[in-house]
Amino acid sequence: MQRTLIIFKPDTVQRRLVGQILQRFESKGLRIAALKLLQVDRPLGEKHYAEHQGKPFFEGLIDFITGGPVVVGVLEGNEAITVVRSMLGATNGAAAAPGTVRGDFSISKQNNLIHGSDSPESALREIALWFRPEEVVDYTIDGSQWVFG
Ligand code: YYY
Ligand code: MG
Repeated sequence: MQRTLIIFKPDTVQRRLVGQILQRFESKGLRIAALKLLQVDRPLGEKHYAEHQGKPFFEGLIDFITGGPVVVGVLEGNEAITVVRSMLGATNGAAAAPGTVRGDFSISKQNNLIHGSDSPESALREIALWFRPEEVVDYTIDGSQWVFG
């Protein structure tokens, strides 16, 4: 089992798409290990996107991610990191394949709805950045053997 961090960015909350997109992840078989809504401040946004500091889109990205509340969560399942990334689709919504979250709901490079960790190292770093250890909950869902095999 692997854990990954997801962020329903401010565009998802404002467009009231949180439930619809979360349902895709649950239907796929991913388990919610943590979930909360919060207003992001600039220091947290800058830490989360530290790898992009100095790039031309960085300031706009921080304006965007702090522009309204986000819903942040941890999802768990077989190969959760790759599974979520492939469900999100390409970064630019205008180029993302139909059937993916960004392909179905976004037509923008910046306003692309959901963040997903891109590697095991990023997932560990991001989960620790957004959640206290006790906020990530261990439990089993009855019947998981029918999902995971
Ligand atoms: O991991 P992913 O979200 O698919 O893309 P990144 O290359 O890590 O960029 C993070 C974030 O920055 C992206 O989701 C939108 C925004 N962004 C942008 O506004 N303009 C770009 N040219 C590249 C990325
Ligand atoms: Mg990224």
